[in-house]
Amino acid sequence: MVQTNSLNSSPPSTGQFDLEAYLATQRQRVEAALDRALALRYPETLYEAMRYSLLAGGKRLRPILCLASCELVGGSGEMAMPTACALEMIHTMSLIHDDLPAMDNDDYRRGRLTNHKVYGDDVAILAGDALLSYAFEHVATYTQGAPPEQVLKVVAGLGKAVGGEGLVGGQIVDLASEGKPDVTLETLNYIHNHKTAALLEISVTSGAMLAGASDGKLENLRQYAQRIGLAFQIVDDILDITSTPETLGKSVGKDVAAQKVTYPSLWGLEESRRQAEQLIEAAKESLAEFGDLRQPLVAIADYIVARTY
Ligand code: GRG
Repeated sequence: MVQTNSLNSSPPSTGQFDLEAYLATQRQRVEAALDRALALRYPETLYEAMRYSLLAGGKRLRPILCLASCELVGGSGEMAMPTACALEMIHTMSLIHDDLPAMDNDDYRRGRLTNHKVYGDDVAILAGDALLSYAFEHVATYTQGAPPEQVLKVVAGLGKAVGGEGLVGGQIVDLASEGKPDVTLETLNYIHNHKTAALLEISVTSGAMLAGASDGKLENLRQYAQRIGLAFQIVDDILDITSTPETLGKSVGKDVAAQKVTYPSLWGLEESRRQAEQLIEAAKESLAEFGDLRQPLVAIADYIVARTY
């Protein structure tokens, strides 16, 4: 499979803000930091497997959101970078585990063979486990310039986003819903608010927490993140129907093949697009009080609904 989901895809520019240049710069910063964060060492097989998936490209949306929200409330990118890297480690762990035969059983991810196809199920499980625990170690050890109580708030938020109130909770309801044609919109929203939106929420709020944002600002950012989170998943469901493996870097049509209930299966494609666009408009309204500095987050919201991979 050809890897096409790289830096040179062209998201739309929003007004005077050059989103394409912004994303390219932020992705380069994140790629370099991830590479530094996880050097190859003994036991090599484990670290090779961790680096194989962590450094396989991807949009780097979660770390970029974290850096943007930290800068939005007056913090620095340096202060947020260990958390940004940790978010990508957690996200990558979830992709490795999601692709396993016991879960979604996928052969391709980010334009290459999935982790377990290359290293075996045993190593893939352990590589995910090691990425997950290292994410927390990395934040606690390397965050500089933020008071310890703010770092602690981020660590607690990350834990919540991963566990039963986050990724794991969403995944288990998703697995239990497989093959059931009567899954309701309420259950579908539960699944994706936990599987997808929870990590996007802490991606946005963690950067602002590190910079000491007020409760009011954190609440606005939380609302923004929840709205882009659900829109992101609706677009994901749409792309599973309308895109190709070459563009997405992973298998397509799996939801239809597995007769999974998705937003398009409940609403149809056109209504799903409309709902995603409405959520993005509402997300941008949540940023009203931030002034001009909100531009990156506004542009990223537009990108989420316009994205092609
Ligand atoms: C083992 C603690 C533990 C948790 C794992 C497997 C699992 C529980 C949860 C599944 C979470 C999951 C894979 C949700 C899907 C989220 C999603 C839409 C991923 C695609 O994200 P993109 O498009 O991917 O940002 P890239 O490759 O661009 O980073």
